[in-house]
Amino acid sequence: MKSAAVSIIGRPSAGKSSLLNTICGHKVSIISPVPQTTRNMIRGIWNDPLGQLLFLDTPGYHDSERKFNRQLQHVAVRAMNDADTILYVVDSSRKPGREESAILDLLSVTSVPVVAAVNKIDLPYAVPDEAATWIHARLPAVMCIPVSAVTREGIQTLLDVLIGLAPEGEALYPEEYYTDQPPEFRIAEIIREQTIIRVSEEIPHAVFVDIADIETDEPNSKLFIRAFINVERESQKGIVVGKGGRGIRDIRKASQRELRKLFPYSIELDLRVKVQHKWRKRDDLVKKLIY
Ligand SMILES: Nc1nc2c(ncn2[C@@H]2O[C@H](COP(=O)(O)OP(=O)(O)OP(=O)(O)O)[C@@H](O)[C@H]2O)c(=O)[nH]1
Ligand SMILES: [Mg+2]
Repeated sequence: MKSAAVSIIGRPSAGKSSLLNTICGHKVSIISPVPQTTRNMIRGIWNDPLGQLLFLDTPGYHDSERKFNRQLQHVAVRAMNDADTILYVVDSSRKPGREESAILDLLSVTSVPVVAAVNKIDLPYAVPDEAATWIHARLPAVMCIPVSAVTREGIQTLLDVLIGLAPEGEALYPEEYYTDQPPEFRIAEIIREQTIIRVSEEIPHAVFVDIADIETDEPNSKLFIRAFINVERESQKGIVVGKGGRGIRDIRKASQRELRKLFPYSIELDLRVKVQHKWRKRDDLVKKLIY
């Protein structure tokens, strides 16, 4: 039996969470086109007759001095140090920039084995060979595996390599598990996902969701959820609520639909918007929300 913790590292929007969901076969980690979607260390579990891999999804690594970004970086670095293997995810449809070289700096000094997933090869303008060339310029020994989190191309090869590198050990979780996140966290994340894909500019980064109350009505299999979408300014609140409440109504309906796929309940969501003035500058909230 093999068992390993695999930390998924890469710049914002490289497709780390998409890859994790494809591997686990469920929505474990939320996804959006907005960079810095993931804010926490999210565990997803892959079970196979050969063993178990525990994947740690992380916030996109982004060099910045701001309190909020520094906390995100800290989560990624912690996951790297906890890993048996690092899965470095690269977007092969974009040129490597300053962000990529900051990650390569980190990877070139770690003693943890690194495997690179060269992602998004389904895109017509992807250049996986070029990506492998610049990875090898800094990390000559790293194996580069071309994959697509969307079409699943290359995913089995990647898993074969990762399980091959895993040490002998006992499974950490029962084999029916695919994540260990508490339901309350998953609900808040789905609402955040459905909010950030419907707003633009700075708003996605200013959103956090808190769950005020969850109740079940067992015989009817109904889940009543009361939640708040928090933003930083009154003007952002107006945008989330939308004209005649249309924005918040769409978010509520879409969240209910997504939650229905994850939980064996019909969902009734009571959703409101609240302003938490400049919460990203508040130590207590940043530490509570990003870990
Ligand atoms: N075409 C294509 N798009 C992809 C692929 N993987 C991810 N994407 C898209 O890339 C965007 C970012 O995906 P995420 O999985 O949220 O990326 P991430 O690396 O987790 O991003 P952060 O959490 O912000 O660091 C989304 O719009 C995805 O649909 C892929 O293999 N092919
Ligand atoms: Mg992510």
